[in-house]
Amino acid sequence: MKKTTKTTSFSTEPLGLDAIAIKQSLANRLTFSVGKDPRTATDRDWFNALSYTVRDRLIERWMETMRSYYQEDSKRVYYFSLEFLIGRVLINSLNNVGFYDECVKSLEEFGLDIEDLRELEPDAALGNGGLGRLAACFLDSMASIGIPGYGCGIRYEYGMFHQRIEDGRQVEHPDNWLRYGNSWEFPRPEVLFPVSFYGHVVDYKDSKGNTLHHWEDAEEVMAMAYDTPVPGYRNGTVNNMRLWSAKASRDFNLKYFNEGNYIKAVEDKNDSENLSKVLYPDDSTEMGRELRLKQQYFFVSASLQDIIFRFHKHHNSFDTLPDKVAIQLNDTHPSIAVPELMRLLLDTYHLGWNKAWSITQRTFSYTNHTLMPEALETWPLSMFGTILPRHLQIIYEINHRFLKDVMHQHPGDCDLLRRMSIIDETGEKKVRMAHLAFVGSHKVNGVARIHTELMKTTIFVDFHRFFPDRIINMTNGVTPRLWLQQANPLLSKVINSHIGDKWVTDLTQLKKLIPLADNAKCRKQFREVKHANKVRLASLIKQHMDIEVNPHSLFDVQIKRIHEYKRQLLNILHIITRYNRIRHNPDSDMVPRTIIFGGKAAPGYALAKLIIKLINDVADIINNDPAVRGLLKVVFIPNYDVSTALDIIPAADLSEQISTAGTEASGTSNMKLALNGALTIGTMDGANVEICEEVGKDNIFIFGLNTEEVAERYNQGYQPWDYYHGNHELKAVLDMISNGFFSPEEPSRFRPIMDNLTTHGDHYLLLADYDAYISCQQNVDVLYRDTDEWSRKTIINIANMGKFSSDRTIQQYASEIWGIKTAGPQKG
Ligand code: NBG
Repeated sequence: MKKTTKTTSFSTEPLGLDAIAIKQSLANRLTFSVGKDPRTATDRDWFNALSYTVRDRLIERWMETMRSYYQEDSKRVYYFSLEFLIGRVLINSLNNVGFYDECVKSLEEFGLDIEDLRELEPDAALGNGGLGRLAACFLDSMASIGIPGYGCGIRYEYGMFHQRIEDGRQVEHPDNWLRYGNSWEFPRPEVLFPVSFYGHVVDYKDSKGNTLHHWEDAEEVMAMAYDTPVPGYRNGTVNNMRLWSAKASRDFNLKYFNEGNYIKAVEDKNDSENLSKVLYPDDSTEMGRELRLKQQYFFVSASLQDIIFRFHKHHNSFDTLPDKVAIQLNDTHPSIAVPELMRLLLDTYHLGWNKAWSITQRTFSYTNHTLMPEALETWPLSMFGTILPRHLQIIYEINHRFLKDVMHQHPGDCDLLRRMSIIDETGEKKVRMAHLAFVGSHKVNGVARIHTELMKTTIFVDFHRFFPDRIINMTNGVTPRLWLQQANPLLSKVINSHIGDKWVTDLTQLKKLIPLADNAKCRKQFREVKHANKVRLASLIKQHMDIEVNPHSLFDVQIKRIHEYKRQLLNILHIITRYNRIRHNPDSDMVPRTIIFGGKAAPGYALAKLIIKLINDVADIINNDPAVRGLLKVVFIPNYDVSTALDIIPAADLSEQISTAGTEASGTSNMKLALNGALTIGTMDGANVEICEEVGKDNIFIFGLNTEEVAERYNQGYQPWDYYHGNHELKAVLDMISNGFFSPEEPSRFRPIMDNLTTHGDHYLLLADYDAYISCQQNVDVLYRDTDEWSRKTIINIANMGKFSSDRTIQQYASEIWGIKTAGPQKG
């Protein structure tokens, strides 16, 4: 959403020295880099001049940081991730470097408002959702703590698609985020590595009779680096995110040029450059697509060559690689790095297998982000072997040696070997990337305590028995700089007025707010902030969607990818139940609610797209029914992304975290919302469990089946029809959906949803949790009427969110996985 009135405050104070210097840089940058004169400059020209000005301030610190890592020969962490969901960079950089106020003042001198300029920056949306945003929060925390952390990924030309809602349906539009250039990145045409695909392996003997393997006749693509500085919070550290872009290999094209086949050469050039063209917009299903595997290998291969190049500047033996380099695999997407490092050590540097394997295992660690079977990556053997023939050989060898160890410990257990094998031999043979990542890493972590425990008892049960110390927990966190300080300047100001601003780098400081919960004046302050944020969101909704929402109503928010397991549908069942109660009891004085959704569906996920259509159809009926009397509004905010999240989260009263227990690995919007004073309604799933523990069960709305009960329900033979017939309100709601109450022009439109919830078995147990959810929502209403009690709980929630800072998470990774000592949480 565009256009805000967030933080601008014009002052009449004279410019300080910094502001004068910035004003001068702005003018210079406008003239010499943008090539414009203040009289003709557009807002975009000014945005560019401003971002260059800020970038200039980062560069010296960046070089200094890199110099110091080099001089100290520090251990470096490489965070390998196919996704970095960064969002906008300008305000974050200004804030972290500490120039925000000076910049605002200097811009005013030119008659410019920083809020207008910031809206011109497109989100860098190089990720799908939680996993990619976590990577971005981790980069911020590593820089803010002073850890030598590098982000390694792909510079997609097209990021996450833009979602438009047309006739209530999601329509995807390409995200051409680089159209106006990207002033934050530095192209490094000299940092170029070849990456090979296809071809075949030839074995030959060296003079000592050892067998050597040669990968021949491969096609080459060049990987070119683009660097983006990652500033820490006011600590002088600026780290690097290095993203790779595919460029056609000159050699490869030359062949065709020489044959006079100019067109073929240019076609091939486009083919290879397609590698880094677009982000896969699906975060939950295994895609098995050739281009995706090539993307994975592309950035992994380039990053490893780069890492070894840097390592060799200081070291000539690989023995110390694990002491100087830690590589974190963000999910299985980069796990091809395991056989790739082995290949380099064996074939290029001629180390023996055992030594190479020990180095590899001690260098890598792997984060698992999901237990959902359909999201666990596997690659058909035939495709894998065609694209990466040498890697497949190495994987066979890793598997052979690994299974031999298993067999020695569990002789005769063939079924165990089949289950643990890196190669899935049931049906079409496949490489199981999670098994590869597990075997090739010294530590494997889950992202919330319950998720980690479930890893040990479900997908990795055999592995956990075999490697009992390998699985550890690293509960996720979010960066307080973006998700509180920048997202919510009004709340930050109130917090600062009471406890100072040390919480920005040590979120546990928020505990000091606890006594404020019992102070009526403070409660009023927090309430006023929330109200102002709601007024602001209401005006954005009016401006962009032409829907009036009442800022005095309870803002009930569910923002996340649209997925069956996240149960947006359960939320809809509640909405329709509420609608029916309002219609059937004209005298009832329910708490007015505005129910807000935001989220994208994977373009190929038909049911998720139908859920979006249902939300919008339900909204259309409810929002236009006079019988509702202003007691209910439903809003689907289009194109949920980092920038939209920053608008919505500070305005939320209620945070919907209602996944089926055992399905959401952690969740991170739960943390962002609670940190901004929303109360959570949720199941005992993912990080909700730990949020409940931190804020206390009296300050959160927990409902529904827990993981054991979910398992029991499945085992007993769950019968959704029993719930349908057993609850007349639920039956009425489902009948309305399936009979076309919300789609009179096409009554059968939502039949697939009805079928899913009944005939097809209601896999995510919505009907089983319906009753508990509805009555929990009633408790929400009761509490909301008690304004003081609600505010009290709001403050208690904020005060107890200290654990969920990504600074804490990163400290834990550093000490328990990477073997890096840090100074502990920064105290201001
Ligand atoms: C997601 C989980 C979330 C979790 C994030 C970050 C994937 C594969 N997993 O629950 O669904 O919060 O990862 O860990 O995107």
